Amino acid sequence: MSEKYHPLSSETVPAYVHSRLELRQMFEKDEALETAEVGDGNLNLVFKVWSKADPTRTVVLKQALPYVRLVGDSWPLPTDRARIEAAALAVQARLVPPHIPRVYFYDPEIYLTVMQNLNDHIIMRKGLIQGIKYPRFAEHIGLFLARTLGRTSDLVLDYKTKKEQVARFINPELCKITEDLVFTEPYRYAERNRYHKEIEPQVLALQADEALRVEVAQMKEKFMTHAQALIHGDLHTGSLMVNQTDTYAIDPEFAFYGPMAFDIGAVIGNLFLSYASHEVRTADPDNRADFRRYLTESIIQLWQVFEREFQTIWDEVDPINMPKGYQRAYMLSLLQDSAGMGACKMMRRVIGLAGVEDIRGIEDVHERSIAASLALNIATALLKQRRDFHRIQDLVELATACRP
Ligand code: SR1
Ligand code: MG
Repeated sequence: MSEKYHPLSSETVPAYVHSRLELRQMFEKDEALETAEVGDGNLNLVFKVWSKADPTRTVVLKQALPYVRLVGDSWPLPTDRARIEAAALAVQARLVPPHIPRVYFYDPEIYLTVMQNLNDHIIMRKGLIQGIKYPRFAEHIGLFLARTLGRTSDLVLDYKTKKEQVARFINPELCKITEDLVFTEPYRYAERNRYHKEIEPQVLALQADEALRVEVAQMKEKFMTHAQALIHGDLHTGSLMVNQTDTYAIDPEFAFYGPMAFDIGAVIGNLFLSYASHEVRTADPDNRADFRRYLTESIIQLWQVFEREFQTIWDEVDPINMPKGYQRAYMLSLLQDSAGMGACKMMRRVIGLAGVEDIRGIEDVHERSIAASLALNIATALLKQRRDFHRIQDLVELATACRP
């Protein structure tokens, strides 16, 4: 770690901001600044800074801590993830500029990125919990997925650049977190698992299900070995900031060269977690059905936009090397693996260490168990029956049939 590293605090942020020439156009020399630490993720410090005289002049500072914030300094974590995140944001911003926050600079001495404050947007998970629909999200994320995945893969990059990029984005410790928390611990006894007693019989049955564990192992192997594209690596609805017109993908500190399906599945799996949570969060049956329709239509639309955009990439690549039959097989395995990866992402959020507010934020234990149980049922079906999916509608139909 750099010798200059020191974590910032709300007290030290203003002096740091004033010391940076890159921010001279934003803030006047020594003007009064307000700061708040707003990090509610599992890993980092996040500060909002704004001019006291004009709050519209504002930035966000994100700084890596040398340990997992959720757990404390007993779990050290390399700060290099901040470099990976800044580099991934730069790649993504070239490919889908409207959907990536503007980065002002990255400070490698203290592992800190200064970026656009998305003040007019909220974390999508929080909006979904409130039952808010985001009509542009599916189109935007379908585009984001197609361009960031397709255009960082061997389909587009030349052989040498691709390998250089794989090396640049080697991210072993963050991958290990995913290997453990997404693909290992939920499916066996682990001290870090955190589920309520009420769903224990279902969790124990799932952990004893050899066929399911075989499927999970296949997903884990793909995650560990398939250096297909520069993936975001943590594309849950807490990594999306939205409003009625815009969608931003943030926080790619888990980025590395991995399987495309991991990102696609993360989005789909998190929409199904929301779907399961509204089993109890939305009491009125008509409102519930309406919101669920929004979620499932979003899943269908995002895949269709992804497919359409991906086709523009197929159309660019050498048709002799990429015959139509190969393209079809490639897209089919992406669809089926996205179902499998998404399922693992769902199960880890119900059983494992890091849960999601959609489910774990349901106060009544019995209601929480109903939502958690439905999420596990959907995930099990998606994982075990993914080879039956030939269209995105097949996946949605199976998941929605899991309702009690
Ligand atoms: C210990 S980190 C737990 C989780 O937080 C991140 O958002 C990733 O999803 C990771 O698995
Ligand atoms: Mg994050």
